Amino acid sequence: MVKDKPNSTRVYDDDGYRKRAACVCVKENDHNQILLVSSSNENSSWIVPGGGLEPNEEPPEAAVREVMEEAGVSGRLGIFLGVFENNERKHRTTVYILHVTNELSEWDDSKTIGRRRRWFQYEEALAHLTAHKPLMAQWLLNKAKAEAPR
Ligand code: O81
Ligand code: MG
Repeated sequence: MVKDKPNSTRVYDDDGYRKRAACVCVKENDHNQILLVSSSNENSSWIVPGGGLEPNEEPPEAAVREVMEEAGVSGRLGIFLGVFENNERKHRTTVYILHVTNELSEWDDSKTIGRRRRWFQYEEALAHLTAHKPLMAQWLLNKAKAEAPR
């Protein structure tokens, strides 16, 4: 199922959940540093970049595109972290790690809505997300779990 939104088309799964994709962006040489972007609704809050799939788009492709649009960075797609549900807002987000190798000084959202990006130490990123987007904090916790020695 698809539904129009200004400048984009929303895509839904069989349960009526909007399909999203996102990347936990880490520094190529220091996985303890996490890149967050400012919220479009609340400029002082920090979020993980991501957004809705477009028709005929697969999650990995959407995740990389959203990160370029919202954060102006690209790199090497890493492991799949999971599909995370937001039952209140009725969306499901497929999340990957992105090893960032390239940072543009200007990007789509910086120019159109003044979106900012900033590198944080893991614990600080976790604290920001826990405060404003607790479900996104789970994505970071899954990264730590995925990297933990067995
Ligand atoms: O555009 C979030 C938006 C917002 C989300 C959703 C995000 O207007 P939308 O529904 O597309 O906005 O709303 P919910 O209700 O679907 O979760 O969350 P909220 O709670 O703040 O209204 O805003 P943000 O996380 O920035 O506070 O994110 P974005 O505007 O920063 O991208 O949109 P999206 O990421 O799902 O979709 P697109 O494709 O990025
Ligand atoms: Mg978004």
